[in-house]
Amino acid sequence: GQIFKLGDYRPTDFVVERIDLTFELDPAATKVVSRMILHRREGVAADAALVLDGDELTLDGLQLDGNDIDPAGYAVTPDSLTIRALPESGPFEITVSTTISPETNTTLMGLYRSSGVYCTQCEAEGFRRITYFYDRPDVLAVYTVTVIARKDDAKLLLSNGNFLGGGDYDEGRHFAAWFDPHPKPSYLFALVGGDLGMIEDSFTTMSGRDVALKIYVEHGKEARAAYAMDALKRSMKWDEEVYGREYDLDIFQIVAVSDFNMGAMENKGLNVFNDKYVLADPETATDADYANIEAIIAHEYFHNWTGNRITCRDWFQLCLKEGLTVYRDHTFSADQRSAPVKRIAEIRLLKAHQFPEDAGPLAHPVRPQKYREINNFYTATVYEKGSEVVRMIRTILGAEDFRKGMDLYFERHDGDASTIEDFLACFTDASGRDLTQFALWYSQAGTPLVTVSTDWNEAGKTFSVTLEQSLAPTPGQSRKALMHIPLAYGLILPDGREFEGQPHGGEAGNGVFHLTKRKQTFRFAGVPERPVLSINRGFSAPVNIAMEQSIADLAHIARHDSDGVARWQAINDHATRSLISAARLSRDDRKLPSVAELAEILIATAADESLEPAFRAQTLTLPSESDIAREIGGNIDPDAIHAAREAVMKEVAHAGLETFAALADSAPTGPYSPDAEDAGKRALAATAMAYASIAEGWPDRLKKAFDAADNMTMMAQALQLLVYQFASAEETREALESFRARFADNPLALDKWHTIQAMAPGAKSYDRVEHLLAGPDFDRTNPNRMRALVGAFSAGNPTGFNRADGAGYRLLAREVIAIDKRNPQLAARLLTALRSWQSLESGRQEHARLALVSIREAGALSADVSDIVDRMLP
Ligand code: B3K
Ligand code: ZN
Repeated sequence: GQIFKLGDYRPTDFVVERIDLTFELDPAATKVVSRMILHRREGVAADAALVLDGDELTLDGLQLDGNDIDPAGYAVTPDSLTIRALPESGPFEITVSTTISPETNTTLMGLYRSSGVYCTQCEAEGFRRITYFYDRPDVLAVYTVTVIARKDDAKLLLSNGNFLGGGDYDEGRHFAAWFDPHPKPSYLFALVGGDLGMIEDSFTTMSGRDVALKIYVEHGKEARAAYAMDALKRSMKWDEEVYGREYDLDIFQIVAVSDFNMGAMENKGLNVFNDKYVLADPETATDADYANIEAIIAHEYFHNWTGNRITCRDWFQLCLKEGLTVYRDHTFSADQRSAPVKRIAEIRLLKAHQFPEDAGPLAHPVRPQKYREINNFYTATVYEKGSEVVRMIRTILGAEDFRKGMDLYFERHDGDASTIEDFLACFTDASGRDLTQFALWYSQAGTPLVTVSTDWNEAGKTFSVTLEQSLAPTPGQSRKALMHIPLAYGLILPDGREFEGQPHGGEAGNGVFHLTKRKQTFRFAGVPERPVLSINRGFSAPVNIAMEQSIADLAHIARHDSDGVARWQAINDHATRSLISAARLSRDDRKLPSVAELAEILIATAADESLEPAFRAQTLTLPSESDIAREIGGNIDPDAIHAAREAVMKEVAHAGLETFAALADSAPTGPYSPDAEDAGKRALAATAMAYASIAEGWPDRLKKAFDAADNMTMMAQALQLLVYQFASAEETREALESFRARFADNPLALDKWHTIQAMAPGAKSYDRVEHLLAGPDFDRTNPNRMRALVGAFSAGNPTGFNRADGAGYRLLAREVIAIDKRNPQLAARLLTALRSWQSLESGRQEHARLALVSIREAGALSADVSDIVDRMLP
């Protein structure tokens, strides 16, 4: 396939001034008429042709200024329409008529149907599946959209912008017209048609304008959209307060659909959401679901300024909108909830998803330099590491200059299709700080390693910290330049106070070392006693740290650090170390040493009422099996890691049984509230329940908790523990059956039932997944269903998926090949579960390689899947 390169950017030859679209909706043959006003860009040769993108379109007619174009004057290929002999100067009108088939569109890109609702997804390159157009983000036009449909086929007709008017059209049909005054790229176009229920509210902006807010869901599910509406209003307010950004249309609409390839889409004024991120009530949604809804509603809303008003020049700049908007939604959630707990969750996710991506064959820079299929670059690196890079800019500049830089960005680039260079220039201009070296974070892939050593000179009362950076080669980048790494730090004295003096030897200030050379030593003088170094506080830089730090020093940080995230990090590092050595011993079939010291810290944290419950829950949650595998790095045996983690949990559980048993019953009673405080209490109770049930070794208590649960958070936790710990108990069978029967009509709740079983540890879960896949009601065509079962199994069940005989890999290969024929994006995404296959021990590695080869040899692969396979196989 064709390779696109960042350096090849060139503006279009023609400028699109405006576009009027008319749709006549029909499931099998929707007619689309596009009238575009264009002009030739200054300086472009008079014989240059207009080359528009298209994909699976039937061309019905083509006119220039109202006259049919002679067939000799244009050419059609499967992916383009080329029109020659166009006016040399002045505006002209091109009318393109096409027919498309929403009901047979299984890719979920372009215009398709989901449970009888017409909806669109155009990012990144879906608009070309609707009509011929310059389907690229730097072509901004003003859109007017008229939708005509049979009333019994689509009662409700929506598009971007403000409502112009509508009414009866001809027999049995009606129409609606929408006008979006803000020039936008085609990827932000949206259309929805169908019969949906709605909840309504309003928001008064800071300048006093009233905005109508509407959320559309399937009839009967209206009450489950209330939390999303609440999150939307809080997001609108927050963006005004924190960034001075106001909403800019008379109406903001959200539509929930059940077939969607990702979380949601920020179309101007008309967001389309995966219903999983809109619908919630206590009976069917967990606290984590509520938190995700809040974050994604906010994320899509924040795109209105970071993405829509200022968009990307080309898809290489994707992180310009995504990294920045993730950063904005992270800080929003931190403000709405507990900031340290939110940060801990972010670090966990970053390390679980982005670090492995950056360490394997799919590694790419935050701003990629080339791609074959852009859909494969909506990654943890572009999103999560992209957000970390913005966060580092704030750390380097400080809050005030960061805000000045953002203000300048909004002022200077409103209405533009911009680049990372434009973005960085705003921070340089606002602060006077040179960000040239820092900019490498956008172009160099891989997670830097910072090796830290300290030296205490008792006689001289000096303490020095030596930092050394390195960055391993990644695909296509064998040599790396030195990065600017901002590392927040603290020196904690024996009495717990912090040493305040400033170091010499390099740039440091506001508690941050700026590591800019390969190796730097920062010297502190006049330090009264040997301090303990707390480094990369708050995870100020997305790097790996290598440091020999004693357990006593880690415990000192855990006890005294002023930063909650650093306290958690110290305990987590301690636990990781114990787990890694346990995994090594378990692999050699040797007896595991006691982890009494770790157990003591964990139990003390669990019982410490001065700490917030959500923080205690995070601390009690040991590094996952994948975390341990990542820290070990290579020659991975997932079974040994599992056995080690089980053994460590068991020892902690026995040592703290009394504490855990009491906490397991401490979930708040009374009416359910999804707020952070109650959710934190439930998280602590749920984590304690895991330990208590291990120590008690008896499922009846879990079954009681399952039966008594009046919310999904506690119910799902009890069910999960039954399935994980007591797979063959009668109680487990009963609980699974009762859950299935109770939620038989609720696909989103049943997704949890599938996920819990798919993630049950051990080789047997493979058979369970095959059984569930073959179930009479299992809908393989729905992305949420596939992710809940095949996705959860392959990305979230290390022992099951990595079964030593390779059956898990073969299952994934088979499903990927099958789904690729309908929905390439979903297939490619599921396949990335194999991205770390080269870090497995040799037997599993060979099975995984053969599975990848079998996909490559299946033939007729989509560009999406073949791009992933080719990058994963050396
Ligand atoms: N911008 C969309 C993602 C589109 C993915 C296209 N394959 C959602 C978001 O990040 O807000
Ligand atoms: Zn986004």
